[in-house]
Order: sequence, then structure tokens, then C-alpha cells
Amino acid sequence: MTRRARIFVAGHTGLVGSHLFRKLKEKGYTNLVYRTRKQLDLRDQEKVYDFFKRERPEYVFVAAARVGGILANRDHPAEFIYDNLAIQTNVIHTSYLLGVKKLLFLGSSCIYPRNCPQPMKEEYLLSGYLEKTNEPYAVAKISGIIMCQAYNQQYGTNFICAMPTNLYGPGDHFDPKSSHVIPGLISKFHEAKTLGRKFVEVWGTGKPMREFLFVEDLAEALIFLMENYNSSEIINVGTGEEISIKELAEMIKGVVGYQGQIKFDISKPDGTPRKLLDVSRISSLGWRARVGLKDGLAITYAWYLRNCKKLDSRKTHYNCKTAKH
Ligand code: GFB
Repeated sequence: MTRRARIFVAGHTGLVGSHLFRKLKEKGYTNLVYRTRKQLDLRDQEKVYDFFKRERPEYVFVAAARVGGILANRDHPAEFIYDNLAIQTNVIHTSYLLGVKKLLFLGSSCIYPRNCPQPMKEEYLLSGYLEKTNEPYAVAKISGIIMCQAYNQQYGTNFICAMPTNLYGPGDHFDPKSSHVIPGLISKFHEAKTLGRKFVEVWGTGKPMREFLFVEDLAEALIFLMENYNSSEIINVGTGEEISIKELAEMIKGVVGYQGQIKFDISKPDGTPRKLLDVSRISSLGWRARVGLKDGLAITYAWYLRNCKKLDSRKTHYNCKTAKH
């Protein structure tokens, strides 16, 4: 990928896309193509085709997706499967039709079976049943992987698939009802601190184990893979380290500086008991994550304090500014 290559970042205002976009610019890639959701609905096949025909991207990052935390997935299963299938199908198929040189599709660690042996190796894909709370999302992501592999096999394309673990960082979605655990807990602890609440509710039992990757590390990894990886085999991107939700909640409480109690709300789902990626494949290529969880949380909270000041009309959370380019 030369510095003048025409690169389309699908989803450039999202958590992953915005960091990827900035890092590409920092590295001297100047010919970036992008559209906001308002300008181009990636679920619309005809519009996607017209856009590709006009802009002729040579490289494509598929960072556009409908994402959300455990409750958003459970409560909006139809939107999670439809939007993701439509977006990725249109972008992957059009990339094939219009001769894109290389495409990177972003999956997720939830593509692996619920009771997968740990750490999860790439070859465990489709070896067991999925976790129910995010099955529609996982099935969409698995379809994207199989589609890339099928196109590589039949049409000789170079479509690669990266599987990131749970992500967090500046620019995340902080509405505690629908967000992932880290932004959700940052919001809740911050509000409890500012509004003098006695306790904060953490969902589930606190026992599930998760691995968290700072989004800037992922952005680095995606560029590294676009530059160095050319295989149909999926590739995990993570830190190789895990933490329980209880320990994570204590850590976030410390970063925010909240003094009250933590209560576990066991009426809320735990989801997958454990999700730790085996990162030996990407490590053997020479890539590893740099930002530790505590540092990443401090950076994220500092961003939250700078950008999330306006109290939502329901007074449940502070609204954040979105990424601008
Ligand atoms: O981040 P999260 O929603 O994603 O939840 P998943 C992780 C764990 O944190 C679960 C617990 O056990 C939650 O019950 N948790 C505790 C909380 N308190 C909270 C809270 O305030 N908010 C949230 N959100 N969780 C998602 C999938 O699963 O992972 C997606 O639903 C995607 O499809 C994503 O794959 C990476 O790891 O459970």
C-alpha cells in the first residue's frame, strides 16, 4: 500500500474508524476516501456501487458496523443482523466487482463458540454453539469472514479478516444502557461521583473474564495487517491478557476516583463466561499491543471529561461529541 494509494475507510466516524483514519493520515497516507452515514448509507447496494464506481478505492477497511454492548445486542437482534449483513455484503461484493486490490474486514472475538477452549485460537471458529446474547451479531460477522474466504477462493481476491477482542478508548459510545462495559462503567462511576450517589450497579455477577484492547493499538494493528498480512486465514488481535468484570469495575472506580460501593445486579446477563484470544499468530508477525489497561482507562476517562459534558435530556448520562475530520 503506497502513500498515494486510494484508501476507503468505511465507518470513519466510529470508534475504530476514527482512530484508523487519523493514524493513516499520521503515517502519510493522503489519499483517503470517506463518507458519513448521512452521505452514504452502506446498506444501500446501488448507492455503494455508484460510490465505488466514482471514487475507485484501491484499498478498503470495513470498519462500518452496528455495534453495542450486551443489552443492545440482546434487545435489538434484528438490527444487529440486518445492518451488519447488509453493510458488509455490499462493501465486500462491490470491492470484488470493481477490482479493489485488498480489503480488510473487521470481525469480533464473539465469533468463537461460547464454551471455546481458552485462549481462543483462530481454528476454533465454527467448532461449537455461539453465545445467545450476541448470536445475530456473531452470525453476521461469521458470514463476512466466510464471504471473504469464498471470494478469495473463487475470484482470487485479497480480502483479509482481523478479529479484535473487546475494544475501548476515546470516542467510544458512553450511553450506559447500550454501551460496552468500559464506557458504561466510566459513565456510571463518573455520574455517581458527581451526583453523590452511594453505590453503582455493575451488571451480572462480576465473574466473567474479558480481554480489552485500546482502540489506538487496534488501529495500528489494522494498518500493520493491511501492509503485511495476505492470507485467507482469520487473525486475532488482542493483548493476550484477561481480567474479571469485578476487577475491571474496581479499576475503573479507582481511575474515576469514586468512593462509594459497587453492587452487582444479577438480573442482568453475564454473557460469555470467558473470552481470551490466542494472539500467537499476530505476535509471530512482529505485532503486539502497547497500551496497558490502566493507562488506556486513564486516557479514555480524560477524553470523557473533555468531551462528555452535556447532560442527556433523560438525565441518565452525559452526551459526548462525535469524531470530526
Ligand atoms: O462489554 P459488554 O457489553 O460485552 O459486557 P460482551 C461485558 C461484561 O460486562 C458482561 C458486564 O458480563 C456484562 O454483564 N457488565 C457489567 C456490563 N456492568 C456493565 C455495564 O454497565 N455495561 C455493560 N455493557 N456491561 C459484547 C457483544 O459482549 O462484546 C458484542 O454483545 C461484541 O456483540 C462485544 O462482540 C465485543 O463482551 O459481553
